[in-house]
Amino acid sequence: MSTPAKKREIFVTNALPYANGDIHLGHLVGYIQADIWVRFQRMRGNTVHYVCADDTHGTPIMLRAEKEGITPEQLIARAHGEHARDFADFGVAFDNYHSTHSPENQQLAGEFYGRLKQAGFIATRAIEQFYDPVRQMFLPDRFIKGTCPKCSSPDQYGDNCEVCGAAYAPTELKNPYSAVSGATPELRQSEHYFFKLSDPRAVDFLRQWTAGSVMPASAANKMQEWIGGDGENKLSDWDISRDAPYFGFEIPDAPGKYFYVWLDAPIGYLASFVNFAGKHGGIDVSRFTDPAKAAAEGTEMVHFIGKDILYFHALFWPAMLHFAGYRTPTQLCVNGFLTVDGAKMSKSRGTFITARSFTEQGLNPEWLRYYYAAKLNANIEDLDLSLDDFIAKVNSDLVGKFVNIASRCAGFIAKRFDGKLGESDAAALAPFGADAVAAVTQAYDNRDFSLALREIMRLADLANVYVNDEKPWELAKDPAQVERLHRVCSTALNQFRVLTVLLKPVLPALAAQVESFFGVAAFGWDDLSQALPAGHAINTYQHLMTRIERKQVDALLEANKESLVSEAPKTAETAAIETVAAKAGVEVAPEINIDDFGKIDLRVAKIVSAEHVEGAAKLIKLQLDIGEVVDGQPRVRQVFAGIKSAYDPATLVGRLTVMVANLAPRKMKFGISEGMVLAASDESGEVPGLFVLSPDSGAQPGMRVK
Ligand code: B3M
Ligand code: ZN
Repeated sequence: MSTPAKKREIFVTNALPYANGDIHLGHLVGYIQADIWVRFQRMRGNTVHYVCADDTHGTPIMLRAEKEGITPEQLIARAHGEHARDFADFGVAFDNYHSTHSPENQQLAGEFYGRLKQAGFIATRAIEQFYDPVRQMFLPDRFIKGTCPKCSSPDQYGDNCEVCGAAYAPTELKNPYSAVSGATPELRQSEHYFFKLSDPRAVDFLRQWTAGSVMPASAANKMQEWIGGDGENKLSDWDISRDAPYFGFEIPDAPGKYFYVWLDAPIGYLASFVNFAGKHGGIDVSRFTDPAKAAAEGTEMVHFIGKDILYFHALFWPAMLHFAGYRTPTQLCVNGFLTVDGAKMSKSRGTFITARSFTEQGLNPEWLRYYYAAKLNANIEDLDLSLDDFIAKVNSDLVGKFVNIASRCAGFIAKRFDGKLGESDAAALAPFGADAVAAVTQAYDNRDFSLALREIMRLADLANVYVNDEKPWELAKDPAQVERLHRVCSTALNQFRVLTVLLKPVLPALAAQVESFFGVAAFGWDDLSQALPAGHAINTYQHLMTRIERKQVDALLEANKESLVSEAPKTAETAAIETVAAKAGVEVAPEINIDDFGKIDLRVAKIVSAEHVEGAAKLIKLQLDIGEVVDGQPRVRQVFAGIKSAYDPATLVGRLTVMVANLAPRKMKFGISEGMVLAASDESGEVPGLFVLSPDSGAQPGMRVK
């Protein structure tokens, strides 16, 4: 049937998820898509090395760890375990799940940098950037907020306005503030390292490379637009360095400078592959990565990515690879975004559904794999998870049509024919032969899974028509029809078997159950060329799949609503900047004189540490520096502040506030409190929140407040 074509050897990757977030159903679109394709290629006898890793570097991960009071290493170790488990639950079977924070990646990143520098693609120049004087760090655009320069909406991010959609530089914001500390950022200069994408060699290379058929046509067109036509040069150099503090790899010859997370992230594909090869003998990575060898051997390198990261994979990454002496990708498979019931995933509606909640609520991951597959094709389209349609489709296709074939016929074979198959109807099997298989094969290969499943369901309909017409349950009542009964059930089970083989890339767990039902080795594409013969013994049929109930989906939404409440406390970022309108009707305390006031010693204090107090619902333990020195040693004050509901400790560290320095020490359940921090709150309770005071910038710890 199949021409003995040379077997393909493919290195396949999925985009690396960031280590500071849960895997959710939006992520899973791309992972399930790649996994199906990989399983299909393997079933055809092709060799695939399928790897992924956690993307572990960058400012958000560093700050997230700080907020949780753990090290970034601890944070990424935890995420690694959770992510690996989620992927396994959904049948996404990487050969290796590595980390970008690994020795292999550090070594490779250094090597890429060295080679690019050698080839003249690295430049340095000073740039001016916002700096948070309190937290003492340069701020990425996303950590700067302020008033939109176009429409004056408050609290917009540093790169674009969510209200009017305008894009701008953070320096254009009105009243900018740091989302980390609330401080007003200052412009500071710093030397940055750049990858010279504007070098004519890079522009020429990319113009050619993007013109090939490496990515969907619509993506290629967009890239061509970004690059510009002949004689044009629209590409700018790419800033690949970040200043300390930064969680990442220090640039080898530039102390205090770190590789920007996106520099080492795609290198992480190679690092994971190298790590995998190190654990399993017999894989020569260079056959997949060396340009000459790859060309000679015809090996492939295929990246599955989301449309939002096309720019990195279609411009920066191929240019890095090419000019560092590596082969470039053979294919970029680009998926769109997920919507749920036609809208963006939303935490308040509970449609921001985590992978974990899906399995914890007892939903079958293969339901989702099937639904996604039924909607996926090779175009860059958004995929809508319509919940009612999801329920209807899984119940009707998988339970109603597919599983039903076996459940209606298997029992007769067991009870009446000693568990052995008989002859099959050649005519009834004919539509399940080479032509249908070829159509499904091609659809899978082209990543048109939706077409593949339509074709498979057409065959399932034929099988159901066959069973409905032959009515084995009636044949079973007539002793004269025993032979016919045997033939009909054997035929239907052979039809079912073909359907299972064809569905196996999508439903690997279900297919494994069917393999043991038939008592056969793992199905491969070769199994499609021959039916199971008369005399083949099968095992007892066990129910294969249950129906989805709407109430399960409702419970899932509910579970994801709940997790919002517990996971998103009000942060200092928002609390610190909220301004409370002065209200009429405030009742002021009885009058005091200046001497009364003078008794209170208020001092500017620097929060040197802040931590949760175990067992305390409201308190944060602060260490405050007000410039005191005792016996030649700096002394810090311990203060328990009832501000836990409004602040994450990590965001308080480093900022200045005001404390009552001469308040009598107070013994509390958790220790002694040596003072009090000033914070505002609305006594009527109408405006929620607590607002710790801070002095204007320039104030120093210990200054008296009068
Ligand atoms: N960590 C995730 C994203 O932007 C990002 C992908 C890296 S792939 C090398 O979707
Ligand atoms: Zn705006």
